[in-house]
Amino acid sequence: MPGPVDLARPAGLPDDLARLDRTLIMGVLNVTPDSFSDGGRYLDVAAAVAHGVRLRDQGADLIDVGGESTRPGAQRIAADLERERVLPVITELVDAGVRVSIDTMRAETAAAAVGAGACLVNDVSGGLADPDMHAAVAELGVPYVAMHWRAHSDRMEALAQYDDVVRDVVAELQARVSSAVDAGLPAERIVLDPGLGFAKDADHNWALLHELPQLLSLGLPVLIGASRKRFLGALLPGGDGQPRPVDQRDDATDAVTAIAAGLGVWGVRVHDVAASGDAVRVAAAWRRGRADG
Ligand code: PMM
Repeated sequence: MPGPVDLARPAGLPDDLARLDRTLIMGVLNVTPDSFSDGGRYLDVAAAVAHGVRLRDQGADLIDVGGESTRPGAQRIAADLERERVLPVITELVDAGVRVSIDTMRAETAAAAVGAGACLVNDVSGGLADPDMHAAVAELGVPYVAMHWRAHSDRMEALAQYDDVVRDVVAELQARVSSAVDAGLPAERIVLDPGLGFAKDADHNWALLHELPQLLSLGLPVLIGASRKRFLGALLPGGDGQPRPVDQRDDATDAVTAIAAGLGVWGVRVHDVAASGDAVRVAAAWRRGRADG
């Protein structure tokens, strides 16, 4: 089995992130009023920056800043509002020496964020939401996360229909890679993400996690975003039979982190970075068969 140094990673990362000998921890920072887990907490720039620095200090390698909620049912916001939310936060985090990625579906926001110092573009739509995205990222020279996505959040639940979810998601992601490559974005800079919870029901998510080796076998780096998502709450109902609430899903998230890191994913996108950091280090030692790298 390959060691963690053999994890596939995208070209174009800053050296410190390219050198990591384990799965990368991406900490979630949503500057939104309505994201399902941290919505409303970090709309204020100072609070957002303080949280980003805290996540970095707890072990996040990269802080993923987003200004537009993608929770099921969410409506779109205006592009200028998205930029007003994220740019001051990115600028201050970069000034504080924090590595930042931008979570956006818009080429213009991606370009402005990279201009402010972000080092990776995380596009939950894989380029489907904005026809200019792939060419823009090609120009920007940074790595690009192409997540599996079918429609905006107000329509995605009706599109959770697959013949074979793993085969369909792999084929749709490969189509996004072809589109990116056609626009001049080299495949070496692309990270694939199965998009857990996006146009997927719980069994779709579990099937994709079960078949993660198939996604990894495509040879591109993989990012997994399971953190605190609804399918984890539904798996672990409380005594009242209700899904486990969002703030009690971190242990389950950490279990997914350990499995995904053990299988060799490049990165995990999580809210609770400290515990996922432990899980990643356990997985790295397990992959190596010894404690030290
Ligand atoms: N999930 C959310 C937002 N952005 N980006 C990637 N690449 N993968 C994900 O699974 C993903 C994402 C939604 O979760 P949040 O509201 O906690 O940010």
